[in-house]
Amino acid sequence: MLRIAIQSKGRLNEESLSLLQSIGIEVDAPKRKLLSKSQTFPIEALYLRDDDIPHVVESGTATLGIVGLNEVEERGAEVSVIARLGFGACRLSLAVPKGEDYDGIEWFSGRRIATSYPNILRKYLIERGIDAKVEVITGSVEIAPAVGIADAIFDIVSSGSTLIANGLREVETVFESEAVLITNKSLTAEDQAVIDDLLFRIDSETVSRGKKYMLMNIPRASLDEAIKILPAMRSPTVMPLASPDWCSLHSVIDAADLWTKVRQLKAIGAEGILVMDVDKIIL
Ligand code: PRT
Ligand code: ZN
Repeated sequence: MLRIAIQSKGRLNEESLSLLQSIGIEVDAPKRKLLSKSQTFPIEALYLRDDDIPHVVESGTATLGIVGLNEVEERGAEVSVIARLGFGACRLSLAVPKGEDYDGIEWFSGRRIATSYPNILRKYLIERGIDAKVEVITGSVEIAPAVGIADAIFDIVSSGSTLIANGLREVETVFESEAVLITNKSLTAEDQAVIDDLLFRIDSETVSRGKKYMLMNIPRASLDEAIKILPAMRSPTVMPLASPDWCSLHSVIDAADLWTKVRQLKAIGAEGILVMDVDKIIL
């Protein structure tokens, strides 16, 4: 039974659990339980604060963990990052009060920067030869300049609205993050086999995310043109219709491209276009 460390509450909890659920791994939500065994896969969830997950995996208390790459980097944990999970996207950025005349990274020399990520920040500053004072604070970093604790901040940004609400301007993006799957560095062959199965399932989930299945009737005369518009995984499926001048064309597309493709296909005579959600793609 492998143990996977998952954030007990907070931004990554729900999506971590729904990822597991979508690949057929049911575990109880962290109500009062710290540990929850799955009945459908040889895994048990260990619910923790995200700060503790890298170390718990490094020490082997858990074999796997789902955590932000920012936490892995900040803690300098000796773990392997084996998959990017496509949720929890954010960046660690430097931000200054919006009225400041910011003219480049030299601006930070001799200034105080408040952050909960001192290690990533110090490394960045040292690499650029900037001598700034790093003020470590946990929580509400964005208010530090307004209350006079610091001249600037280094914090997680996602939409950017927290910065704007606090009169700050993002000036340098330092680190791009998302939720990742991490493992302990020494795995037994048995652990590895379970992890390979897990990764196979996650891959199919990641590949199918944001995809739509499209089928339509198309005049045979427009088929070559339609295939250029719909480059499927290998090539689109073409099926004959009772009427010899028409065929049915099936393909998988990115949801983001849907309306552009629909317009292009309509322009070459496509009819009866059906669009469906994709549950799984197994490559
Ligand atoms: O209790 P625990 O210690 O487990 O949780 P936590 O409070 O330390 O972390 P949590 O749940 O806030 O975040 C967990 C992880 O989610 C982070 O380590 C990141 O990897 C990821 N993540 C993604 C974010 C954000 N987006 C995010 N926006 N973490 C924090 N934020 C904060 C940000 O600091 C800002 O203050 O949310 C605020 C809003 O951001 P904007 O830019 O959208 O306004
Ligand atoms: Zn935390």
